[in-house]
Amino acid sequence: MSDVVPPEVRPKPAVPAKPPNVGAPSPSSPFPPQGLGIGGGGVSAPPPSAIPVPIGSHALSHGVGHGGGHAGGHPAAHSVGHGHGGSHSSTGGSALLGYIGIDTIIEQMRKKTMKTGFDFNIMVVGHSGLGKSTLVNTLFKSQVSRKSAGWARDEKIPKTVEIKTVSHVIEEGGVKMKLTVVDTPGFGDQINNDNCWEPISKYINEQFEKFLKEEVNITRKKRIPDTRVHCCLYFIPPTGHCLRQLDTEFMRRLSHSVNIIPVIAKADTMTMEERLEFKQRVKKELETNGIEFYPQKEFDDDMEDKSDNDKIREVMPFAVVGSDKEHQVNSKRVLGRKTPWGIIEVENPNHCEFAQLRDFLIRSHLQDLKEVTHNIHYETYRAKRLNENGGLHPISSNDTQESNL
Ligand SMILES: Nc1nc2c(ncn2[C@@H]2O[C@H](COP(=O)(O)OP(=O)(O)OP(=O)(O)O)[C@@H](O)[C@H]2O)c(=O)[nH]1
Ligand SMILES: [Mg+2]
Repeated sequence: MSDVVPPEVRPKPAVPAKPPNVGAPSPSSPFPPQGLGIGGGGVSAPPPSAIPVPIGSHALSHGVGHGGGHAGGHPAAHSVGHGHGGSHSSTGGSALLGYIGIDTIIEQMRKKTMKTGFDFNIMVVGHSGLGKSTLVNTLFKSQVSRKSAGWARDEKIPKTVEIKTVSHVIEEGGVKMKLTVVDTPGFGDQINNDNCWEPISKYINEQFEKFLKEEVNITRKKRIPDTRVHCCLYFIPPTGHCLRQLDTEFMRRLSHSVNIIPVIAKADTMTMEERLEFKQRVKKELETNGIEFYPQKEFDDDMEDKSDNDKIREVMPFAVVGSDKEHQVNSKRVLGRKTPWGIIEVENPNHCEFAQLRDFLIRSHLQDLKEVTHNIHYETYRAKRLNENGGLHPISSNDTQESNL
């Protein structure tokens, strides 16, 4: 009952290797219990006449058995018996058998996600003074939550000296999301900047380690708290020239353990032409240096995915402007930077690409960022750890609780 991986971190649905009515239940099966629709788990039941007859007696017994006891519950654990509908309908069975209820899966998943909610964790990284902390505030004060991110109005944002997390639970349409932004101290100020990526790399790996310890624990939590970094906004200084060696080195190293999303910081310091030219230059240099940024070409699922992601890759790196100050523009309060020449509105797509970045992170790619983190970056970490350790020993529950604090 307790070992179901939450839906948002489960590996991408795979076609079952063998017919679903043979063998043991697969913990990673994407198929929720068909019985929910019949057994009264809150999803509308098909008309009685539609219940399949020969197989239906089997399907019904599962349906009744699981529907009550596991309402809203454990899609993965019950995939065996419920696979009948799928395997038979593929041979034209659905026409023969009538309504099976596969189309209720989406509704079941929606209900489940609404109940459990989910975590999404973003990290900001880059040279000191590039506006990372300001952008964290901008994100929370913008349409994401319209909440203050911690500093009093008009108070100057202090220099960040240690890794700090800011979280808000945001609720929309009944769905809860805990958005956490990890603010990191800027680097590049020291005379010797060797290995300055280490604290950040360490933080990312520590979150993987926490998750891994929870996973290998004998008595696992029903839902493993996910503090893993799902994406890292890497702030590129708006120099207009080449990338600095420290930036390429930093991104190259981090790109193996986290989804890197490069952004051009303080884009208001460049003209539109300069921005465009700089974007092209940055992209070329990332390619020359073999730095993979998100969305990585090799993980495009299909042609449609590729075409959508190509459009995103074309506009990347997003040129952003941050501000947590509100101003009056045409009788509306907007977040912006006031200059003698006018107000730069951070959420206005004609002024900068902050809104595009926000929509990309939250509206279109949130789930994919989580899946790539789980299936690629975490998996790499996990395999390496298990190999070097000859298999992790189960951790006692006391240790685990400590590791999740
Ligand atoms: N022109 C411009 N200035 C900005 C922008 N974002 C932030 N700033 C200013 O840049 C200065 C540094 O901002 P922070 O947000 O503290 O920068 P940081 O990257 O967190 O700095 P560290 O914590 O030292 O790494 C502040 O004076 C901000 O007002 C921006 O988009 N454009
Ligand atoms: Mg800061």
